[in-house]
Amino acid sequence: SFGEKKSKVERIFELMDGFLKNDPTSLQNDILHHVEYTVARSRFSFDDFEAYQALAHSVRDRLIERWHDTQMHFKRKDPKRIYFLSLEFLMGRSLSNSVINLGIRDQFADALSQLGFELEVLAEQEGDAALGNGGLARLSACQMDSLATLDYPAVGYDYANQYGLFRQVILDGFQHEHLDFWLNFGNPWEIERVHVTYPVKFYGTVTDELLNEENGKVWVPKRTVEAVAYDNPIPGYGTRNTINLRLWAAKPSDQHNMESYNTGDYINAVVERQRAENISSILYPDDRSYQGKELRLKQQYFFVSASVQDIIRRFKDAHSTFDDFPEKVALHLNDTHPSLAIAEVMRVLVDEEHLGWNRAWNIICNVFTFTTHTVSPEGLEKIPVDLLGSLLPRHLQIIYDINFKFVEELKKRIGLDYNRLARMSIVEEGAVKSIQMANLSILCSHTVNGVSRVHSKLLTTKLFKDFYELWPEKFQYKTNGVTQRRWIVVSNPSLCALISKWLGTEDWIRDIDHLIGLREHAANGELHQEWKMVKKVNKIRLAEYIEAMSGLKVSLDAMFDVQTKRIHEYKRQLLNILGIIHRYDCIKNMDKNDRIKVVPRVCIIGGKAAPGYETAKKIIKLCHAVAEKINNDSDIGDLLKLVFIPDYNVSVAELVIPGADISQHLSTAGHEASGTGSMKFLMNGCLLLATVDGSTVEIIEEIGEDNMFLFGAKVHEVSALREKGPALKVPLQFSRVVRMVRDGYFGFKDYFKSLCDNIEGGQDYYLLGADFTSYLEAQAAADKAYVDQERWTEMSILSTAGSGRFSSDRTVEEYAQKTWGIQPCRCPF
Ligand code: CR6
Repeated sequence: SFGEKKSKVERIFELMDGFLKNDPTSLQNDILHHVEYTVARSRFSFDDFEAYQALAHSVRDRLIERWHDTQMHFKRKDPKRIYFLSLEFLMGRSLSNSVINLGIRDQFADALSQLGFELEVLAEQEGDAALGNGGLARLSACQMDSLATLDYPAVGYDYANQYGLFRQVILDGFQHEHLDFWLNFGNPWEIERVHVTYPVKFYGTVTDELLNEENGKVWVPKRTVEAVAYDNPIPGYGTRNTINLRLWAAKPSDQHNMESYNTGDYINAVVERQRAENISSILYPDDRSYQGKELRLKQQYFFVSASVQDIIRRFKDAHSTFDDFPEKVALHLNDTHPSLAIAEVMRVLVDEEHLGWNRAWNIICNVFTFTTHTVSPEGLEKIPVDLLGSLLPRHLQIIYDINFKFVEELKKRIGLDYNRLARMSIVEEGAVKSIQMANLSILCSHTVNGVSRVHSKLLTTKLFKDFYELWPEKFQYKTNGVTQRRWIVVSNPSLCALISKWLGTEDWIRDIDHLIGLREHAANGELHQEWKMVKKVNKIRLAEYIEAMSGLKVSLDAMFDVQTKRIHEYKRQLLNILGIIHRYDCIKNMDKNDRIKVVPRVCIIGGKAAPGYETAKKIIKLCHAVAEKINNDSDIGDLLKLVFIPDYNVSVAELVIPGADISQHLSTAGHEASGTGSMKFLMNGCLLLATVDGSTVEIIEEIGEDNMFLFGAKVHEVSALREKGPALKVPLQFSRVVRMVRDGYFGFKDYFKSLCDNIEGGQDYYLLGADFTSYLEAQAAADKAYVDQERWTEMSILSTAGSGRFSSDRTVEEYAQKTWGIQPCRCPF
């Protein structure tokens, strides 16, 4: 009885009665409770958005419960953890994914319908968390989902950028960038941890005190900002495990700029304080090139420093000697963006923990792992020495020291080959003396990964050949993957149900290998009927979206042909548009009898251009100009339509991908490290029209050439073609369509001139002209295949059936075993 003195735990159990309940009444109670007390609306009157907020909070409660249990379990078991450092995570929306992974989707849907709401409608109220640019960022999000699902003890770290990626608004066919105020209405998925904060320091000087290398040095920083943790629980599927994505927000620190206060410059001191928050306000919107910018460097160091402090604090809670560190900690550098972590860990171990250089270095070499997502030397990050030296003087010294010892060692191994030494040195002497972050990452990581087999080959034979020859054992590759939870279960519920029905199990959602079982039904007529039905449902959904957005009505009988990804010259959206112009031109010149044979197409293009990338912006405008012409040509009708889908992001992708019949992946061979969009389309039974580049090479192995439409020069042929320059023959059709653009057939003659100049007269670096004929042939083959709907459907089923290798579960499993050396740690409840 209550009168007796009970233990705190007993009392808590008595009060809380175990876990939150998921029966309809409990769920309804929870939702209404949150309407009334969290959202502060009357439970008798609330709209869809308020219902979404209350629902999100009810789901969040359940996430928190599991999150606590998981953290407690990890703490008790103390397994080796993987700390995934990434400057970008493209999480998208959380609601649908969370209820599915928690296994309470249907329960919530029922509970809501009794309250007069629909789960799908409420899910549309959520904004996207776009804390990243493109493939790399979405890959991090997929890998978090897989890490949670496979019970790995993982923590993701990043900074909490306030605006995320810009919102793309199209006006008169031109891209405009708007700030995405996604946090204006609050974010129920994050948990602010006011007590988890760390000071992050910048600028200042390194004193000459304690010059002894063993004891480290004293850095006297000038500025401090506070990093406050925002935790985002990431639930696994079919497990209680819920891991953490910890994002750091910059807040002014009390230690900040004390001088100004003391000198009485109160106003400036306050303004300065607010500047602190700028560090985590914005995301750099370019995914391929990095100029040395102070703010970006600050962002990198800010999240790295807070994360390293957090990791070391957690480690020290349970361990008394750093010798155990490599057994408990794997630190993953997702590209070079977080690679300052190397210098930061070194600094902490040497200067603050007084381990001495050699002991610290030994630890560094056993904890870091690195994945590069880059193909070309221009894409590699370089930080000007002046910039680094001013912002982080002690880190620059440490990097110099690392480099000095490395180069000395290198000389012993390779002799005085100065060219090679210069290439491998971390410090690049040049017009602007800089730090080559990739070299630092390779040197200090015990494993270096590429993201597909082709990419790995390029790394070891070209980009990092010198390093590979020195340490071949370091180099590995893990072909990227995407999560089937998000890309089938959440985004394509009809296909999900159909797959489970034909496989007789839902196990594929957790164990993708089951998917291959679809192959034996690939020719089954009954499945064909159902498969086509599912595609139709998704095409209707997409057609409705297109109409709502642009007013354009598209025919469901047409082949839906999609190319959605960031706009880049190497991804060759221009090739697609020129192909569309060619198709238009052909139809215009056909007589009635021939027109009957034309397979109608709806061409869909979508993607953002980096704000400073003029050529990419022109490609977007050209797409609109061509669309304007074609879509308003009544003579063409439904035979051809072209749509640009604005503001392509994760939630738009969830709608577009399931509705695609065919998707295009046109990168000039050797330029796409992997590509992950293709994998999402593949899972959704969409046929691929692609060059033999990036992970397509491995997709071919799984699906078979006969079930895809491949074209274009191969990786090994590209440089020979380029060398031909103006002598390279291009087909007449190519010259004809470029001429149409040049002559102003689509208007904006002067504006498009540079686009045309870029691809003619020996300037065609990305080989649009050289690949044009084989591109058109592949397109013709696709048209032909589409006419035979049974064969097409079979190819579609085989695409999904063969997509299992491209699940991020497989990728993460490989990383766990071959790179990080971690074991699953499953929460027992
Ligand atoms: N832009 C590659 O270009 C790859 C992803 C993820 C990219 C792309 O081919 O699939 O990474 N690279 O590995 C970078 O972001 C640097 C990308 O998304």
